[in-house]
Amino acid sequence: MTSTIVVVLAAALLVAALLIFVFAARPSGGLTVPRGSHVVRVDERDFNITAAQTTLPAGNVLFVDTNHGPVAHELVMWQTSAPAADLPLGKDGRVNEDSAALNKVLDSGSSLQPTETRILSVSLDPGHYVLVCNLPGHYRAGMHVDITVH
Ligand SMILES: [Cu+2]
Repeated sequence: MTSTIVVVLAAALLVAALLIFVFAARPSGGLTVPRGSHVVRVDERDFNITAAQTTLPAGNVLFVDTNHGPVAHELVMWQTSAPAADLPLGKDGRVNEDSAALNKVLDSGSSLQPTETRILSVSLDPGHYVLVCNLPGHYRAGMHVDITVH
């Protein structure tokens, strides 16, 4: 009986040692942020956009954008002198992406689905920028924020 307990304990110790070895040997993986990049969280929901920082240093920026809303949202960034709340609109009420007053620097392309997080990289010169969701109705509902780069 005692020998059975010893065998079970020895087996348990062996499994524990193997687990430690397996986890220690596992590659760390993950994403490496390029040296000097500035990481900024962006949160989108119905219907606003917030950025963890709205004043950023010039250079490479990684936006970690999460859609917390129940519907899809996109993220577009323009350099412009216009305030985020007063961008040129088209007849459909969306921001007029063809306006000469807007210089697009970033576009999520497809929309982020609910709960999706996407990492978007951009190199920014000093200036004034806006982050917008330009899906129909979303800009006018409040999905815009000013960003200043020094
Ligand atoms: Cu949206």
